[in-house]
Amino acid sequence: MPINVTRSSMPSFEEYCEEIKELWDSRWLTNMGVKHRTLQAKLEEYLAVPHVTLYTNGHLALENAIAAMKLPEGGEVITTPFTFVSTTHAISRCGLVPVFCDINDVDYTMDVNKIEALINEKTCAIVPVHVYGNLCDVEAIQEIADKYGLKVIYDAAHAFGVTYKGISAAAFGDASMFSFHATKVFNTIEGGAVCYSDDDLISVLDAQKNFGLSGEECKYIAGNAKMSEFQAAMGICNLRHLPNEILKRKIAVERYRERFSGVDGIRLSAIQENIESNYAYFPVVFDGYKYTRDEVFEKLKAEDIIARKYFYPLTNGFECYEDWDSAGEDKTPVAKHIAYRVLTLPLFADLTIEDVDRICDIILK
Ligand code: T4K
Repeated sequence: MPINVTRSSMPSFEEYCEEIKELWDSRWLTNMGVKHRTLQAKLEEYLAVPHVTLYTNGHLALENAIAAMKLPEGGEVITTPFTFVSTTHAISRCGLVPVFCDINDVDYTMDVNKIEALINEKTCAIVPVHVYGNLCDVEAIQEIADKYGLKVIYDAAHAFGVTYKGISAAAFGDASMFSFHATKVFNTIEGGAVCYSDDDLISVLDAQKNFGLSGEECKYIAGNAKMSEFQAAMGICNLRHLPNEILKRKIAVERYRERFSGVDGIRLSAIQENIESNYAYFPVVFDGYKYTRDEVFEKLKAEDIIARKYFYPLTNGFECYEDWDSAGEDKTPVAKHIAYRVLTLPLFADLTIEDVDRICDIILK
């Protein structure tokens, strides 16, 4: 069996069967049934946020969150190119223009010192990404947003369960989107959520994910983004095991850090102050190491260890964005530098310390 960059966490077969048993009796399979409502309530409690709206995937959650902000058509949205392409697509597919801000080279989140220079009269929002589960400088971003009257929608796809000074990552900005994809710390097979505190957003988001319908009325031109009962049931089961999942990841990360500490040419993401991490990803930057990132990737692959180059290329380097004014990897030099040198190593709850040691041995020896 190859060791992939991640491996889905699942409850036992019996636990999942028990959870979905009543769906056979009720024949209620989707459209906000009992499992959907149960998971929503459990997540509002776990994430300590007033409102959670569930979606069939994280991408549609982000699109719907941005759409709900009623931003002006053609408005500019400051975002990061160091992310999964979903972030940039979500902005563009809402009829908005992504404007790419560079990242810092400490935790790879948006460089807050470079945001203001990108703001003009068309700027209407900021979509930062808590990349790898590293939280953005949420205080500085909110200060800028307040100064210029901008909305803040966090792509928190990687940050489920992360807290800053004890406050949930779900609580920052106007809304935060989490991904519950199979590859995430917490999964509902496919799935996602938008978290927010503005009561007025509840009916907008609920309608938008259900064709714009609200009872017999149709207020919005919208698609279908509802989470099914089977997805919600998987979430209910996985949530029971989450603390153990995060603990096991932490143990693997601590071993990686111990093995790589002080090695010339190997840089690790900074441990963030006041942050309780979820250990979502383990990025390593090969900068002046005896092997390049691509050589390390190939050496691991030869041993059936499939690391990933998250996030290479940058989204501002993709062909579909080449005609946009702010496109081009050279405009975000720090992000480009990291994207060409970073490798995310395997990290998941079932990864053994022996596996971690084997991966480190291959890289170090
Ligand atoms: N924003 C950000 C910052 C994101 O990272 C993402 C998703 C989104 C938004 C959008 O959220 P979603 O709409 O996806 O909920 C994967 C995931 O598909 C994607 O969810 C994730 N980010 C992205 C970073 O990674 P791929 O193309 O790398 O996935 P794939 O199929 O190559 O899988 C990676 C590894 O995971 C495999 O080698 C093995 C393991 N795996 C995969 C699947 C599908 C499993 O263990 N079980 C599985 O079911 O995109």
